[in-house]
Amino acid sequence: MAVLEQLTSQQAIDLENKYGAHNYHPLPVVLTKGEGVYVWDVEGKKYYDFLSAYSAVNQGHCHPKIVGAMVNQAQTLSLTSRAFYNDVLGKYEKFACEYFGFDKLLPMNTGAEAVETALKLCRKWAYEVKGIAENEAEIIVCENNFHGRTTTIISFSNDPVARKNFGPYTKGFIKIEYDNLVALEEALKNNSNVAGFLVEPIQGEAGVYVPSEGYLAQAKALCEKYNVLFIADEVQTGIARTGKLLAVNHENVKPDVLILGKAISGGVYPVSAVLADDAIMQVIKPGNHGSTFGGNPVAAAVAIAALEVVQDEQLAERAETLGRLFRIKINDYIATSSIANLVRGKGLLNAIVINDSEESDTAWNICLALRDNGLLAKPTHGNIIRFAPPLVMTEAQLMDCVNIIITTLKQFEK
Ligand code: IF1
Repeated sequence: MAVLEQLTSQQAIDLENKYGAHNYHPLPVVLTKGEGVYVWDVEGKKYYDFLSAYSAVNQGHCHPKIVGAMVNQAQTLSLTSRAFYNDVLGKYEKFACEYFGFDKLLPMNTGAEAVETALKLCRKWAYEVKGIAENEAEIIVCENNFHGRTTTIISFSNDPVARKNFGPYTKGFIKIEYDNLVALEEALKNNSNVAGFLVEPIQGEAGVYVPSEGYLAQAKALCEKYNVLFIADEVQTGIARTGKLLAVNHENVKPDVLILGKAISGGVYPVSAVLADDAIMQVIKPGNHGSTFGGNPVAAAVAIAALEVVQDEQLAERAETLGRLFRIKINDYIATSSIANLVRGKGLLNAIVINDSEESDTAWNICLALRDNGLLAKPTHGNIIRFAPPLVMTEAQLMDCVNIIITTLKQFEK
């Protein structure tokens, strides 16, 4: 077979199975094209995308303004490394700093790299500003977190599948219950070695777990009280997904360190960033940190365009309105359903909890049926289905999708 010959779905799946490492278990659908809220498989079937590449494609697939910025910059200058300056990075840094309200930005590529960057920044700040003794700094994290897959990050995961047999693990992390302020204060008081608190404003992988109202604001206040950095991982919740530019904006919290990824590029290119004010970011000196691709001109041009689209198309407002509608419609259905237990979320980051055990394959089978009915979503934790469409969706499209979801759930009513 010629390398570029059009494959059938089965051929594409077989190739990945034979030549790709088996580090995923994808839903069996092979996509070849995307536009806005839609994707198409190799047989030409059209679907609504209700995953948005885990909230990377908030601006919709192949947004012409973002793709245009990428193509244009790729044809002009793609990579210099940071050994030299380029004429796009500074513009992007200024634009993003003003956009999010911080003094400085450190550019990286993937979400996990940005989390690593934030952890390094936090530790260095702890030694050089807070005055913690060398190698004694500790960072508080939450149970059931998901922050990526590097060795350090999985060191404080409690998902055995992500963690087991990848040790020895990085030390210096304290794990507490999520959404528990008493546990946070317990961990903070009488321990002057605490440097930071790393938290997801909504726990995505844990099953779209929204903390109690006031949790983030009070956690931030506790961090201030104990001179500890509040580090928000907004890789998944950021950039309009939850109905505000950032999920912390729901509680008017400004993190000390902000971690962004995914949708900062609209999903066309790996771009991530860490933002902080000078008092923190100044601890990073030449040679302390970096990456070949971080801050490259294509990434910078793409990120400017992707952030402009969020504003131009009022994606936060749209996520807020459509999210409310989604939960109202699904809740109406749940009132009479024995297969769906509840819907939860914020903006267009939502999950439906299926009435079956975590070990059951009911949610997986529902996702297969959704696929057959023209909508793509993925289960998390066996009995939870995440629903996170691109934010460029119209109300009419959302209602069409609500219909598909309800019709599909009806096929599974006991
Ligand atoms: C995979 C989950 C989502 C993230 C937060 C950092 C990162 C992520 C809050 C790392 C990444 C992704 C990675 C993806 C699956 C996905 C995921 F189900 F695993 F939890 F989105 F919900 N912080 N999340 O959610 O960013 O290095 O991947 O760019 O397959 O691992 P990354």
